[in-house]
Amino acid sequence: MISINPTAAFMVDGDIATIMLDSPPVNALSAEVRAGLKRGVELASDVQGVKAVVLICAGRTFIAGADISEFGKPPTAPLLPSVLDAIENLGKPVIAAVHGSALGGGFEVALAAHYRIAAPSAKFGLPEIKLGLIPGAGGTQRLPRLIGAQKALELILSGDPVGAPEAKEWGILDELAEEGSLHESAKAFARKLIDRGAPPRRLRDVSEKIDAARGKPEIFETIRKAYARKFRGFEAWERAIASVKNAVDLPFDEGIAREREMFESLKAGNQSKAQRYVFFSERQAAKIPDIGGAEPGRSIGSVGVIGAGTMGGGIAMNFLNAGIPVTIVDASSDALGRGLQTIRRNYENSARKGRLTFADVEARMSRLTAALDYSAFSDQDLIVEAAFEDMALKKDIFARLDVIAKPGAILATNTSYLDVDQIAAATKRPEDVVGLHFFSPANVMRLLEIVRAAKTSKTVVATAMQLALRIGKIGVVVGVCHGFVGNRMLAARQREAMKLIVEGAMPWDVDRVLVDFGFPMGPFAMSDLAGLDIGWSRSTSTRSTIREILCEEGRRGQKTGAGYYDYDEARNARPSMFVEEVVREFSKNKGVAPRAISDEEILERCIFPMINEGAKILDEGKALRASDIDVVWINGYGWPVYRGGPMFYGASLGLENVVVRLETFQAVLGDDFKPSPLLARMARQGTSW
Ligand code: 3H9
Repeated sequence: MISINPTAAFMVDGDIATIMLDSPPVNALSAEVRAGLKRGVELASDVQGVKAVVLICAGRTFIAGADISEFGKPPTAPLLPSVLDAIENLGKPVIAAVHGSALGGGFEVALAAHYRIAAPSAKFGLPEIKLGLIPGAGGTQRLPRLIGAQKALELILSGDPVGAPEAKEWGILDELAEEGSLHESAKAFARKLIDRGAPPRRLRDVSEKIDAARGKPEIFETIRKAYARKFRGFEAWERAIASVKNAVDLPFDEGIAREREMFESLKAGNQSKAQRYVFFSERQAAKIPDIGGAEPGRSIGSVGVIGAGTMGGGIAMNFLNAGIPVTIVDASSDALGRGLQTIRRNYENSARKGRLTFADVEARMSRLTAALDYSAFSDQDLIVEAAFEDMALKKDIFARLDVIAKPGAILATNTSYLDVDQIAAATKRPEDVVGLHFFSPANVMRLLEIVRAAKTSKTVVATAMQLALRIGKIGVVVGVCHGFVGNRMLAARQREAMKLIVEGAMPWDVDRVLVDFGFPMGPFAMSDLAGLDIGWSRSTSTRSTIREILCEEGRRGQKTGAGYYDYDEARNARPSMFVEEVVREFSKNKGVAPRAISDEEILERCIFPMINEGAKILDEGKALRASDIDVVWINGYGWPVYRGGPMFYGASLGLENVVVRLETFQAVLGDDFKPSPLLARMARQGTSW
């Protein structure tokens, strides 16, 4: 065995050489790995008697792609395309042997090889689109030659990997190996190639599949239409389509050159920078400095949920999906019945869409037990309370749980705003109490705010983080404050949105600006969806806000066919003349003369106070890092990922510019805009979070 460098080794067994890459954790293609791979190919070419080459990786996976952490730095030779050229042009067959995942540049390495074999559990994908990129080392040129333009685009635009058995069906793989003996299987495959004198098979020379798409622009137009909604605001996807079209229309070398140009320009652009930042931020959020990865956590084998409403039901589904039995308790049997029915209906809808089998539906429902009494919680490892937002009620629930739950059970509240320290104080075991703040719809949204109260134990926080991972969520640890990270910042935006309509903008103006910015919906459409009457009651309503007036008029949102907007039967929203009158009248009564408000002002007034509130949250230590705040907003509130989150966005504008605008607004509109001490200090010093 020859050790080429710390990440690559070369060995020869008879007439078969092996290049083995070993660069934990995921064999990303750093400069050192690229150099090692290139040298391996040179050795394979030079060493006499070698007739075929196996390219394989050590550790938990094949190559997971380019080393994303290198993207912001000046490129170091050898660049990936030249390494792939060396592989493809080697005069001896190269077999990529894949286990784990071959992703991005890793898949492109496998495509530059002449043959591919994989463990049945392996996966293949081009996730570049999720980083605001297109494949940049031949993926858009070689893959269409292997599986056709349409299938290649499906993989490139979804960014999701395909499993080895399917990859074999599609023609990506030549052979499936025995699980656990990939290297042996790859060498046996190489032997067969040598024995039958099979030549290197270069994908650049293959054209049958792309010939079939030539002169059929409608293929690309159909795909473009199908993805336009999903990718509203994103830049990379249309280039991906253009690049695959180039594979069909242009000679290989020209197609590759254009792919490279597009990749480089996207890589240098703001969207990809933001998306790469989000990739690392999401992983960073899992790291809690005073806990570390070694904290064992408790085992959670059963969960109790209090409240069979929309939230409780959605929460329960997360655990059922992960194979964890759930007992759901509600005070009324009617509510329980409705809750169970809703869960079943949601699952059956998924089954009808082909996302689950009907057997899966039954398996999940069989894990669900309903009960009317808290005594059903005596043996649960975790109990999540999803009752009304009422402190007295929550305290009462936790005092009762304290009596019933077994020692070591974790008692969690799904409160969105309330003080978890106070709730914990209702028990004699505050160290076992934590906030688990799910986002609606709780079975869909990826975010889980893990509210660490003053006495929550490290083990409980570690368990909550591990549990988040197990149920497919991104857990972000936050501190106790009104609304935690997400809703606290949302309140700042909501406050400005309401002020803007009193001053002269209409709800649909504000919504349009935020949708253009990249949010899936604006604050008023969101209120209509959630219901304007959350926290409203007729008995205490005094027509003192626009919301109260609309509620009193029966306009309580989509569910009543009217809110800030009018809705037709298909729930399509239309600006409402009635609301326009209500707003104008309200302003008049307040003595405010409506003025024309520019889109720029709407945007800045909605977004900059959020950044300011984020700075306060950071300063108070309610979030561990600015990037955690961004992870909350991207995964819980639809902040456009290509803008990196509010804190990233503020930093990219320059904090000093944010402060200048806040101060300008402060001078006219008051202290809602006063820059927080941290923000003001950073702006002055020219630093950032
Ligand atoms: C590309 O290839 C462009 C090419 O077309 C053209 C080039 C010219 N780079 O996720 P995990 C780190 S674009 C650097 O927790 P898992 C990650 O940050 C790339 N670092 O593990 C983490 O570090 P830490 C296309 C990377 O088992 C650690 O590895 N490829 C990279 O849950 C473990 O990661 C992708 O987009 C990387 N490429 O999931 C694939 N990948 O421990 C991105 C991971 O310090 N990667 N790290 O926090 C993934 O999707 C997942 O990491 C993977 C493993 C599925 C591989």
